[in-house]
Amino acid sequence: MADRLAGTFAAEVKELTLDVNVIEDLGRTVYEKYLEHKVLVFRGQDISAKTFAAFGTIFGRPEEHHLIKLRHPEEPTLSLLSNQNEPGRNKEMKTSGQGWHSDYSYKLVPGSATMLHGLEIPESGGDTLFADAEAAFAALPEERKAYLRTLRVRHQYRWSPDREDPWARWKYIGPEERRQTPQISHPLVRRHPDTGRETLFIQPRVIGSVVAVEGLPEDESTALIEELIAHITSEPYVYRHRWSPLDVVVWDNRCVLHSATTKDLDERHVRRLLRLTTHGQPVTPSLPEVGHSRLCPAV
Ligand SMILES: O=C(O)CCC(=O)C(=O)O
Ligand SMILES: [Fe+2]
Repeated sequence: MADRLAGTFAAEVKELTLDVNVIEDLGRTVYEKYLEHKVLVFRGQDISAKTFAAFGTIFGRPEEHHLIKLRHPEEPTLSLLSNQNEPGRNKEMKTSGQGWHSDYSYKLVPGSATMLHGLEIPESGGDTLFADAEAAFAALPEERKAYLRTLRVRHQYRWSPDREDPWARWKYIGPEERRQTPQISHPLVRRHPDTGRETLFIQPRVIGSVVAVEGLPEDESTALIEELIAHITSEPYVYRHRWSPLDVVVWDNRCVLHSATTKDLDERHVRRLLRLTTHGQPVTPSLPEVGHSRLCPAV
């Protein structure tokens, strides 16, 4: 039923049209395949926005996007990703998702599943990259794993170490949205709530929403973040999805990083996708004594 697409993860599910019956009858099976492969690809899905929204319920409770401007007019749990000048949007929104990240890692309860449905896809460019953070952790020496399990990492939506434009990500959110995104501390090594497997929960400081590893001098924290990201995003753990129109791709943010490659995509090459995310669970640390996710004092 599912063909492996990369070395450690990602699979294509063949001969399945995501209609209402399949969603009802095979939802559990699809969810199990998703836990096994972490990224699932379904090609040629000529389905309505409503059916895509229904598909999302297989993976949890759909979450409305906090950026209201991104929301779909009829299906509030869907948003539209586009590299075009859509009415009422800022130009930063055209390249959102650029750089390695796990969705909503800057929230107290980060994201669970994210899925995209390709509506308009350019001839070339605009691929999405995925990295298996779970397999990358599993491959580390035992001693290194033991040390990493003791650490915590601070995340924040506004974080940007770009001195030229340190508030880049805040420019297009409103005062209420800003109040809702304080600094959050998560364990660096988390346990998957369904499979119990351990994974690294980290992303880059540049573009990504990581501020620092707690308790380390800044240079050591930066070096550790860079080392871990280089490892997770190295060739053995990466899958590159080349989009075709009507592809549906779903991934598990609890163990996978992803990155859009839309930054250099020329606007004449239209890229539009529908998106849905589901509510996550509080982050469970690998070692209970490291503690769960918490809110940091205001900075
Ligand atoms: O546009 C893409 O390829 C991915 C965007 C992204 O990061 C997301 O939808 O969470
Ligand atoms: Fe994302």
